[in-house]
Amino acid sequence: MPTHAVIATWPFGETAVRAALPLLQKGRPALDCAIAGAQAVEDDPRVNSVGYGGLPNAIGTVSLDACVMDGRTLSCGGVAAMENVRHAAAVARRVMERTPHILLAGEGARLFAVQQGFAVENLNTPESLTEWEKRRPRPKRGAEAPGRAAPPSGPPDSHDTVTVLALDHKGSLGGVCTTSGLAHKLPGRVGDSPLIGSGLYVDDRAGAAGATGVGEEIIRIGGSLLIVEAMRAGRSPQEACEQAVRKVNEVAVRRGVHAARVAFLALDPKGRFGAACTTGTAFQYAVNAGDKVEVRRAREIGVEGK
Ligand code: SD4
Repeated sequence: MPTHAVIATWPFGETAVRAALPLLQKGRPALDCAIAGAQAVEDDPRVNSVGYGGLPNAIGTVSLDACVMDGRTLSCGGVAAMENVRHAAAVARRVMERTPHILLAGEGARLFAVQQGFAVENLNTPESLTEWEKRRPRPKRGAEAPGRAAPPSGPPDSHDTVTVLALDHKGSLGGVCTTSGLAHKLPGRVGDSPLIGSGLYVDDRAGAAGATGVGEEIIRIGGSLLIVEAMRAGRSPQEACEQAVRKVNEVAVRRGVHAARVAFLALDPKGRFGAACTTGTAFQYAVNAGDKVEVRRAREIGVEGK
């Protein structure tokens, strides 16, 4: 049985796993290690969907969503639609530790971060603005009104949220989910990533799960809590992730739409992990194999009968 494990979304999750692993090896608690891993990605301007250099919303502002959860006590905290502070996961942790609340949003989240000593800065980079301009949706004749349109999901090669799940040598789990969310989202839009139970859920007595992809579809099924409860009921992390993707597919059929790009990751207290995604998501994740770090491809689950 592994003494510790860390798993993170997308190939850039490798940065997170490499930052978290030495800390886990030193015996640090899972949540500390997961946050350190997520922060390494938040700081990387090459990753244009998390923290500094994240892709802006429809009006060119970077607006961050994040949450953290400690599997020992179910303590958790989050920030939603927060501007100008790059370390959204660390702010989420302060919400958990220093307020009686779980989620702070918008200006309130930013003010709290400033009070807590976080630096205020412009999170746009010249590269993120150029990319934002290139991908900006152009109005089409006869298109649906903007308020009714499907959420923007970006091209299949755009990488998104970093979700990091860690297991420490004491058998405790910790998790983080942090993102700038979907590019070109409406100002004020909040995705799954800061919502406990949707973008992340962690319970030492069952397992940890996290999500990436079109947040609206993850929220609709309560994705991460669904996976953790499936593990509690005896499913393996892989089975539990596949079950959640099947639910996303079923709901898409009921709604008469194509299943959106959605992917899930899970880790259990024994160090077993799993990952699955909807067809066309091409989801990859990074995971430690002992002291090495591997990037693997998740299983794609299509709509039944197709
Ligand atoms: C959101 N789930 O804001 C995030 C974005 C993401 O792949 O992960 N996209 O909906």
